[in-house]
Amino acid sequence: MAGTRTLTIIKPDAFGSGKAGKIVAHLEAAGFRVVTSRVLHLSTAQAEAFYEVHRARPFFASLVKFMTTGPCMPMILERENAVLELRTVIGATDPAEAAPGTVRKLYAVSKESNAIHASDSDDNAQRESNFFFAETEIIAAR
Ligand code: FUP
Repeated sequence: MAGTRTLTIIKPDAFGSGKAGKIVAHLEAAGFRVVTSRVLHLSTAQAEAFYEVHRARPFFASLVKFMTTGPCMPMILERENAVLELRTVIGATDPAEAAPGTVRKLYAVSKESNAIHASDSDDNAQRESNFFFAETEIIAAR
């Protein structure tokens, strides 16, 4: 991935309330290109596997339940310094603490229903991209 790609998910709160279009437009205006995208309704097992790293955390069960409440929209995004730039664009985990103009400040409901996920490292961007997309989709041509 060499730092130019990252994985995002428009979460069930934002997707279900019709904010996906606005969020994609926001990301494109911030310089990201959508490499590939899909819409799916995660099963409990899939949500648990995606958030495996948080299994021991007190919010794990509630987070998994929230992520299975409706369809979500994972996407691979491309731009220079993709992981760090997207983390800046989405803002802090809790919308109450997110900077003005960030996706979470604009569209998130709460710390749990926080509209969007973004990979936090190049390694996790790779792992999370492989979780949702086949190699044939990841090698999308311009
Ligand atoms: P982030 O990287 O900003 O998405 O945040 P984390 O990796 O720390 O947490 C992953 C997800 O767990 C968050 F998007 C929302 C959820 N979470 C909670 O529901 N409660 C918490 O106290 C912390 C995180």
